[in-house]
Amino acid sequence: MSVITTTERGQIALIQIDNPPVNATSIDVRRGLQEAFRAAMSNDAIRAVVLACKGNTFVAGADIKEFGKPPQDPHLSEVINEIELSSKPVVAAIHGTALGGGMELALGCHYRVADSKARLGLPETTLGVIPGAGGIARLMRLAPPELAVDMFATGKLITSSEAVSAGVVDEMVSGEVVEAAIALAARLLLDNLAIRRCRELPVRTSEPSLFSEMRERLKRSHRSQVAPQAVVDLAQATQGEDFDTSIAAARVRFRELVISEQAKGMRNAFFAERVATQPSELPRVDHGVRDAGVVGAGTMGTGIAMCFLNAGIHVDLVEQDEKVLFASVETIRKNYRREVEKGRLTEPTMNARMELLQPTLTYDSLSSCDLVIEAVFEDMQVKKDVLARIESVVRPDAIVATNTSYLNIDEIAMACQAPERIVGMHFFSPAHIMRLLENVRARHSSPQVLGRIQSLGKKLGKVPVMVGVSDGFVGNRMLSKRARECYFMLEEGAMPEQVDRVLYEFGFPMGQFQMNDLAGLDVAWRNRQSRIDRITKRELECNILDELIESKRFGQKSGAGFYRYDEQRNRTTDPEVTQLILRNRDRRGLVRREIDDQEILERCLFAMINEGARILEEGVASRPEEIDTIWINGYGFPKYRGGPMFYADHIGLRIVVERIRHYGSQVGSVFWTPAPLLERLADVDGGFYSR
Ligand code: 3H9
Repeated sequence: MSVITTTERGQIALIQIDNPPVNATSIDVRRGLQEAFRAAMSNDAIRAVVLACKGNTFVAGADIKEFGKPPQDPHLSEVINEIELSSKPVVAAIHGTALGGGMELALGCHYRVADSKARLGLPETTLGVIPGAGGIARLMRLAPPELAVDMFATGKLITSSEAVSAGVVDEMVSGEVVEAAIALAARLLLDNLAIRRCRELPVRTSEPSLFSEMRERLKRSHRSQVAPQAVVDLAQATQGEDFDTSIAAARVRFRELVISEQAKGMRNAFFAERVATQPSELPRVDHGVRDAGVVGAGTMGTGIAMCFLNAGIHVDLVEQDEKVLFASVETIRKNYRREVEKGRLTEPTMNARMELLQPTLTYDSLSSCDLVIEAVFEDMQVKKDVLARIESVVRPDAIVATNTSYLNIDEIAMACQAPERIVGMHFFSPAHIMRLLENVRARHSSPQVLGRIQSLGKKLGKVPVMVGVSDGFVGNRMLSKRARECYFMLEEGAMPEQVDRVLYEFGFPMGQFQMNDLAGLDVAWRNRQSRIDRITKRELECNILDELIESKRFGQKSGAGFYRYDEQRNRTTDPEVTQLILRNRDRRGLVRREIDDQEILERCLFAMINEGARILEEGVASRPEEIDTIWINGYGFPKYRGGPMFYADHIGLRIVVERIRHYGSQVGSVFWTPAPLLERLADVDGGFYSR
């Protein structure tokens, strides 16, 4: 079936793209569009054209699957140029999203009509590239430069009404956008209105500071990323260039960037997220959760309750302690109030959300819930007791979830009446902000229930990844191996500042010790205590954390942890910690050595990758995409490096194995033995993604 169809509506040709799922401009679309427009131009009975899309959306961009492959003619840029230069008026009818190449296509049309729910944007930089089909040159002529530069650089989308205000869209309608575009085309003919081509407009000038300020902003918000800076350079250059020069420059830059390592990493992150959040083995079902119960109104329970409220789901928040319950409701109210003050939420929306919240001291109201999640104290017996109480009141078809971050959910489930409905939903703190959600399948969880919690995760606006039962699941399990190496390196000669700097320079938002300080050293310490009878002698002796806790250094919240913090939580190096580490080494007779940055980076990353390989082999994660999605969305792994497993493939698994063996000879094979899967893949020059 053809991806392009033309229907004659009197003197107007309606050209429609039908290339599911998102009408990307793959080669068939580009060729088909060129042919259809040429046919319309040479048909004397046709006097105007409407360009629209079938399906859920207007064109959502170039076909990302074609990126990095040999280019095929015609280039999208040429197709758009031809459309813009056509002698008959062309109106774009936009619904859904007009993104990237899709927005560029719309900008090449002479007029634009958009559905009121449509959104437009140039998110190319989120894929490590820049708008390569004329978007920069055209938008810099059509829209206020401040908006245009913001859209190019950050990938921010705008609504139809914002697009109308900015002069990017000519007309906004509610529904029937194709008919509205046809009506506009008819009016253009009737009134003999002129064709408007972006290329014929002068570039809109701006303060030169617009570009320098954006570059500075991007250094913080998009640290180390090439594409956002490149797009600002190109946007600024349009102000001194003619249209064709700008178009050619963008094409050249796009070609350079699309094969860059950053773009490959970004593309992997994009596709990995789609694979990871919709695992093919699970049924695609509706979550069916209209009423949720949350048991435990501490920090996690409060955040989880907010996730449901934000998604418009009624919440019964159960807590045994009245004061805690009251404080939780106040926290939720305060959080929303702050959002209202910042203009991110309207007062009526806040009120509507608060009305969905039902705080209670008893379990009775849980009887109407479709799903109940417990977020009580992290203790096996406490969890078992709470789940038993929940099961005694909920409907037989209700899902029962635990928010445990470490405990064995199989063991919890075995103590329950109906293990098939028991699952884990591991939210990350602060739960209402963090995007990652590790959904956990226990041994007896039913596929239907698992499908429902995946769908629920999406409804909550999360990135839900399904993982198996394991100590720390996927994310924390890998993190614990990295953390262990970081602590070992403190003993061997590194200082927290050096370790953190190396991780930061790699692209993490913060280093291991800064992260520990943020989460609370008492949390890390309690976690250590809970495992103390299972850890090795070396780990037991590595007691810097114990000494920090003894000195009442609990991290940011106490003003001191690995670093010192002022009232605004600004961080400085603390000589007391340096001394504490040096004394610890002396007392234990450890010999200090210089540890270079490369060793720090390798030990951090390879410890994670090796554990990732074990996780894959055990089936705790089914695919490398799941691990990478977890690390990008929950632990700040730089997206432009594609995730730890993708990064390992990039380095080459033979090298990873060789370095792991090297650290085995240095630190001990107990900690550093290549995972069997890693070894097997390295032996055949394979990769995690090409297993
Ligand atoms: C660009 O345009 C460069 C230009 O300047 C031209 C230069 C020459 N290509 O996200 P979903 C697939 S750069 C190919 O789950 P949603 C996706 O993999 C591009 N495939 O749905 C998935 O497949 P599957 C600029 C694509 O409703 C399916 O569509 N554009 C593309 O949650 C559904 O996707 C962008 O950056 C694509 N461009 O969200 C937009 N897009 O079912 C990227 C999607 O097999 N796309 N797929 O897993 C998006 O942001 C979201 O997909 C969108 C829909 C908002 C459109």
